[in-house]
Amino acid sequence: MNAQELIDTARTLVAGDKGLLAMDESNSTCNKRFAKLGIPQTEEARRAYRELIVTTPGLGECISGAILYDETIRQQKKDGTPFVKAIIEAGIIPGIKVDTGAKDMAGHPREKITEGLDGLRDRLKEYLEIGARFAKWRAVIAAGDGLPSRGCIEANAQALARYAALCQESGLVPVVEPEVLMDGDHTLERCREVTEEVLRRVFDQLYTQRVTLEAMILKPNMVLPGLTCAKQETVDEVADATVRCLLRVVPAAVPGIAFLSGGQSGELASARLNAMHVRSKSPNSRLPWALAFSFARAIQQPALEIWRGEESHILAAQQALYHRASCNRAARRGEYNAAMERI
Ligand code: 5MM
Repeated sequence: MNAQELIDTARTLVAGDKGLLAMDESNSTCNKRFAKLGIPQTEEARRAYRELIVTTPGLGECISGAILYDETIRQQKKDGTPFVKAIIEAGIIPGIKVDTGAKDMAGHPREKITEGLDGLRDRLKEYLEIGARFAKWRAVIAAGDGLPSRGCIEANAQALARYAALCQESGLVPVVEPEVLMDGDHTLERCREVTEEVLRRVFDQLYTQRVTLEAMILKPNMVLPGLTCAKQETVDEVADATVRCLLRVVPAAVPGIAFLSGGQSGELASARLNAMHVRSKSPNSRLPWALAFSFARAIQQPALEIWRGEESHILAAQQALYHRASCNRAARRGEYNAAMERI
């Protein structure tokens, strides 16, 4: 694949008012979410749930790309149709999570380093053959209580950049996801400070590793107060802090930024994304990149809670999934409002 094809794919992923659906929970994460709802933690239950998602009527109206997990990209619908084929037929670009998880970092208590670089070139080749056109790697950074350390930021930034370079060499668009976690009582200002520092280091490494910025997507956290921080800023304050932070550090060559939801409720994630777009319509706005979404929980959670492993709940769960996806589509146009939640 040539560079122009990669650039075109990256632009398509963030074009118009669509966004990405992260459905790349590893088996352990998926099983934990199933266990909470009493759903069997089996390969068949995970397959059935992913079939529910990819066959949701109209999903391609709101979703440009779906991020899959290794198990899912090899699975089929009950009728034998490969998920990848079903996704493409729905007008959605298939993607794949390629990191092998965030592991305890040696010498850095309470911090994680994301692994998966060994053998990555061969795995990317196989995923491309299966049909993936983009990939995703997530680094996890804890904020507050003396964290993060310089060592953790630098090691994760370098791994993200080496992954991104390998993706582009292999013909896949890298989605670069450095996540500053919401866990803790840190303030919004602390999250902004850490997010800015992390993104600076990530773009420094992307430059060092010769990654083509035009052919990648950034998947960052929004700038938010910690979950247990006493002061929780308003939707507009979060939107302003997030956009201000990104303007300082994300080069204009990057075609798009697709936020993770990170544990926000679906409604709040939509409202905050919407507020960024309402502001971007003002005459003084100067956003150089598309602002999209790449949510997992903020799109899937209500559907999962309705489904609970019951075949008779599939239609209602699909309606809930479509609803959240369309709320985020509306947010990308700056047209989301709370009344949409009462429909
Ligand atoms: C932060 O997690 C990513 C986005 O999900 P949310 O919108 O729910 O925050 C998500 O793509 C994540 O990377 C995958 O679900 C894989 O997670 P695990 O922990 O299973 O590797």
